[in-house]
Amino acid sequence: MSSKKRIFSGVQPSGNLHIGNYLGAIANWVKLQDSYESIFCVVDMHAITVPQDPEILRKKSIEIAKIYLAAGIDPKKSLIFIQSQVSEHAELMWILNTIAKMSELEKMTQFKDKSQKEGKEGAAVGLFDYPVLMAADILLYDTQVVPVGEDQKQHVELARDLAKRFNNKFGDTFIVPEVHIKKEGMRVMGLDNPEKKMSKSAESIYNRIELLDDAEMIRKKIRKAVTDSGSEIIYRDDKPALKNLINIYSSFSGKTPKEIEAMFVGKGYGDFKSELAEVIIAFLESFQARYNALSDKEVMKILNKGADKVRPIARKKLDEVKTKIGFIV
Ligand code: AQP
Repeated sequence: MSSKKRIFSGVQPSGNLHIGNYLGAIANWVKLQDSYESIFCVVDMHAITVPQDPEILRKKSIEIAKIYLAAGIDPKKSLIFIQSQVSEHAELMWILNTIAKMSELEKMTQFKDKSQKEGKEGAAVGLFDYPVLMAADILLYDTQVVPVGEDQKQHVELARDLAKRFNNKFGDTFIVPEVHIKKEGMRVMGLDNPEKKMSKSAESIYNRIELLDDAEMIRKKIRKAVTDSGSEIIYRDDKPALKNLINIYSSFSGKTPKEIEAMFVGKGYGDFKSELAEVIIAFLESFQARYNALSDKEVMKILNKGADKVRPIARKKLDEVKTKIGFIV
């Protein structure tokens, strides 16, 4: 291992990526890749914990990798690969399943949210087990730091607990990873409901600004975004919808919430929303130009190379784990 600490993270190809995924996770990875040995994964095995159309899933997996690259992940500095192409993830998950507890998984808010539709009894076992697969992803690479959005903190905590439990039982094997959440990388909330995070799987497209939305769509979505009572542009906890919009403005413009409040003194929601839309459009236009310049073929080449590089790291760790638990390797 190099002297740099290692980071690992990923996004599911489960829908259209949005500015929450970018601000909460990918933008942070771009910064961190200079100071960490970085591995970024397209977590398609996580995506199938809810139903996926096979053709769309294949397309989306390449799309996510293109988004990583367009956002600034540099394949010369970071490894990018598709999770299902490295089967060690599934093997380690099985072993970790034997030390994870039902009670731990039952506490996971993501499972509670995502199983709401069909109810706990109808939810797939894979959806319940999602955090154990995520722990396997992280622990397989001796990951020291896991940069994720705030919503994933609970899952990284489980990875830490499983690493410690395994080490206690079988001797030092896993590094106990730290979670890294960008300070200003708040949870981006839904435009249609500031009580819930912006999400790929939210039913309404007015919940999120997608990274590949065009300018007109962005203007429309921001116009329709819910706001709080009153008309002043103020950044306060009791105005969660406005606070969320100001946070988004702040992230894309580099201005602080205080500066934004000052810019809009005497102006109303209409002025604020039109400027917010233009700030997002300015950022996404250059991002989309980089995205459109990438071909599927060159992206697949980067992904295959990434898988070839990570496989030996994963294999070595898995063999160590198998030996420790009494398997014949
Ligand atoms: N709203 C958000 N604000 C900040 N960060 C977010 N992330 C997701 N939503 C927000 C971060 O994006 C990374 C990738 O997420 P994921 O695809 O692994 O799954 P997720 O967290 O479940 O994201 P979504 O968009 O809500 O997808 P669906 O609807 O498919 O489940 C993670 O680091 C996450 O923290």
